[in-house]
Amino acid sequence: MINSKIITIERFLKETQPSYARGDLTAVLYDLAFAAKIIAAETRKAGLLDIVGFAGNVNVQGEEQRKLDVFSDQVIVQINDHTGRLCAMVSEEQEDFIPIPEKYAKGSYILVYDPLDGSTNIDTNISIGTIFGIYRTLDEANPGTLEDCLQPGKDLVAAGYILYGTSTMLVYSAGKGVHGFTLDPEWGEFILSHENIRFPEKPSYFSFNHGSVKRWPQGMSQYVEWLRNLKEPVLSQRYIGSMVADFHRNMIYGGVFGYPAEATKPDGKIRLLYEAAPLAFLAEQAGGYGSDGRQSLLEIKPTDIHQRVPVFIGNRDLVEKVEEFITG
Ligand code: AHM
Ligand code: MG
Repeated sequence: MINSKIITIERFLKETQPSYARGDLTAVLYDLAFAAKIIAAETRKAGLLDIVGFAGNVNVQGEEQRKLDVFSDQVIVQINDHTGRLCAMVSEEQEDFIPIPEKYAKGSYILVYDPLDGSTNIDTNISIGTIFGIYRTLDEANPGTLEDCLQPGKDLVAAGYILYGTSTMLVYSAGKGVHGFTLDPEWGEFILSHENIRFPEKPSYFSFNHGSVKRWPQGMSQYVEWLRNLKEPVLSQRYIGSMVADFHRNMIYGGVFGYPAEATKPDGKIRLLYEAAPLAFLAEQAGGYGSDGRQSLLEIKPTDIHQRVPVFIGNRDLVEKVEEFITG
């Protein structure tokens, strides 16, 4: 007998999505859940199959693409290009935005994503993630333009991530709280496990790459010193190097993740459109906040689909504090 309290992602979406979004937006989220299952199945085999290592291409960021990056990117494109729900996609792994092929109908939504974030961690069996954001076209008469893809995070209609960790989780928000689903590997279905996630009031962690301390901008070292000296609560330092995993842990236990600007990376490392903005949207939905150190990440309108931005994200008071130190 199936426990009636078991709520699948499909049922949850159907019952909780506002009526205007019960068609295509809900279906896009469900399509992403399907992509997540395929990517999760492949990442689980990473140590067994000959899929670990470089694919031999260099992506638009100048980084070598790992095979699983390419695989995950292709899965997401293939599941979403023909459904008639999207009018364009943007991927970290592709230089230009991805139009919907002529032979398929276009829909109203734009999907932006990083297919496999934290991919330097793949070869060492450490958690990685997929990040996504969904926008609505600016012009129903001419959907799928570059302008459609360059919207600020405050106009996101939904965002989320899939975390390939000790279990696979899909966490999303469509503007009514943040909800998490865990993939039951035997049933092959995402089951509601974390309804209405909120940052706890008392944080536990701060997460920065302290190897970069010498290259940090003014105010950063003082801010970290301030975090270290907090007495109530005392914070621990944790940094995985997979933003999805760092963000997820900090949202569950409370904390702040940051990737500041550096002398050699004046805009930091994280990409605004498909990494920072979706997580900032989730943070706000969970009672937290995301900033570039000066202003809300959700207010920044990208001028380039692959633009980078400094990121501070987590409990609101901790992120507002970094703004004081940086603008100081
Ligand atoms: P990627 O998109 O190439 O995987 O890079 C993004 C990742 C983030 O997940 C993580 O927070 C950061 O890069 C780690 O970078 P570093 O090793 O410089 O600390
Ligand atoms: Mg990435």
